[in-house]
Amino acid sequence: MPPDARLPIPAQPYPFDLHPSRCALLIIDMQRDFLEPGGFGEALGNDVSQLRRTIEPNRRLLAAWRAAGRLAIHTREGHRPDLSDLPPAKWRRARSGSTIGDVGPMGRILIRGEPGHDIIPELYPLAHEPVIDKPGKGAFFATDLNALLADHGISQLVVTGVTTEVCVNTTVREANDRGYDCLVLEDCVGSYIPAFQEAGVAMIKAQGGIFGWVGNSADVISALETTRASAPQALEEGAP
Ligand code: C5J
Repeated sequence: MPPDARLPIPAQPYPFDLHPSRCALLIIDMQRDFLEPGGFGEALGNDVSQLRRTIEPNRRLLAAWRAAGRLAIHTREGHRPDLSDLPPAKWRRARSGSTIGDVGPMGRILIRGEPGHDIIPELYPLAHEPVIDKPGKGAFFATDLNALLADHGISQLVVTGVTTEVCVNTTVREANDRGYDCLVLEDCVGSYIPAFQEAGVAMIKAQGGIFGWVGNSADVISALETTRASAPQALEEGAP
């Protein structure tokens, strides 16, 4: 693929020009506690199927992204075991029976190193893929994501993950303010609450794309496939 290749992707409010050499895939918080039956999300009464429908499109997208030899970055929301990076305000407002740091069905809730904090096996990062551990909702707050993207010459992000109205929207807004162009893939982002899914996606593309573009994974995958002939060899998928 020539370094200046451009792939036009159907999107709203208008097509997105994807530049593979300066675009990263950013997969937000596809963590066991949010997505798996028996995890913290379900224990709070949420319908995890609303998030689980994003697993298969994300899996296909990640496989195509890796096969094209492009940079994929994963994030996880969570805190240090001693909770020193958990603002009291976040702790107080997270209370609903159990809260961050309490023992939940998959270990201490949203604590780094606990089983529920880790990424689901279907999307497990490869050894060389950066994993950003973030204490906030946005992936730029209190992390080295911006420096990492600058190091790789990245100016565009394809954004997927959960949840649409919380960590995905917060990250896209942070990215927008830092000058990144974001393409959010509607079938690869999910909310427990259907009305929030709809509103969360609508807000991104409103007013001429006030925070970015909205597209779908099939279009990105087929565009990447046109570049496969000259791409580096596909990498093996990782496993936890
Ligand atoms: C939430 C997230 N919803 N990853 N986290 O608390 O969106």
